[in-house]
Amino acid sequence: MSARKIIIDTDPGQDDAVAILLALASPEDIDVLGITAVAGNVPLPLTQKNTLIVCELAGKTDVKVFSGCDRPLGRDLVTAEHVHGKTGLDGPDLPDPVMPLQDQHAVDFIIETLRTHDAGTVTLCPLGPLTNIAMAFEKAPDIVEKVQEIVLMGGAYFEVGNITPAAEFNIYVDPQAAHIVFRAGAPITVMPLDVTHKALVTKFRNDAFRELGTPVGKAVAQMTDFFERFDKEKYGSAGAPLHDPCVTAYLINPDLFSGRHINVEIETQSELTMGMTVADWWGVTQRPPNATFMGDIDADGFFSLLTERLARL
Ligand SMILES: [Ca+2]
Repeated sequence: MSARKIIIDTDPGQDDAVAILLALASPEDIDVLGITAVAGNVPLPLTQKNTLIVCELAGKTDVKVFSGCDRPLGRDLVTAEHVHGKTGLDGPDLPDPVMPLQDQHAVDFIIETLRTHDAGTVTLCPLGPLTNIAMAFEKAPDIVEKVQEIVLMGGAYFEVGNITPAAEFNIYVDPQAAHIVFRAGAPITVMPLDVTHKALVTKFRNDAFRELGTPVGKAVAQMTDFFERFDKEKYGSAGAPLHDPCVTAYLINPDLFSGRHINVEIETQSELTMGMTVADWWGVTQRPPNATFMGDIDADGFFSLLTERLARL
């Protein structure tokens, strides 16, 4: 089987960084056509810079990186420095990037890439708010049917919310965009908090990154250490949930995950529950399924895969 062609849409974020590193370490499975930055965890100037930093850390300075939307479709930007630190990538001390951003806007790159590839051969991997993807679908509705699959991190059912009591961060930041994407008709696979809160960076797993003895292993250990502080205080959990790498791990080994093909709608009206993923896990409505909503992960298998692949960079 040839490597799967993907566009990563991202707001790094330490966990975004690990997701990108995993993809770039796995060329036999994943062909990264480009990486598009979006405002989310931190404002756009930082997410685009962090994307370049991560590509350089991986030694992949030929990756095309594009800058996208700097704010959600219909709301003010909400960021998460309280989780990710002031830079979005706090933890390791990494050099400022020298590789350039591409001139083309991220949304135009997404549109052009889907138009110039055969239908069903390009997968979109959103790791942040869905603004860039929704903008592309609004601007060029013809590309929706060309998407092979959208594999995204976002939402929750059993775990409910992490930025509000009802909503997960990525969906909450731009619920209008999420509504557009979930209604578009392209096949969607969702990695919600229900999965990612089981992908915990325990001390043993963090040590395994550090013991790789490489700049990448050390940086990932430092990033997940930083990230972990917040989650330990907040949730009392054994370690930080490694949200976004679940997306790129799924592309390499989908058998690590299990879930249900169900209907998922996005709350866009109520301030109280804004951005909630209303997931019909129990099949209590007649609404047609529009997403494969994951519920479980083989966490040991996931961390083995991750550590083994990061060792290559
Ligand atoms: Ca992210």
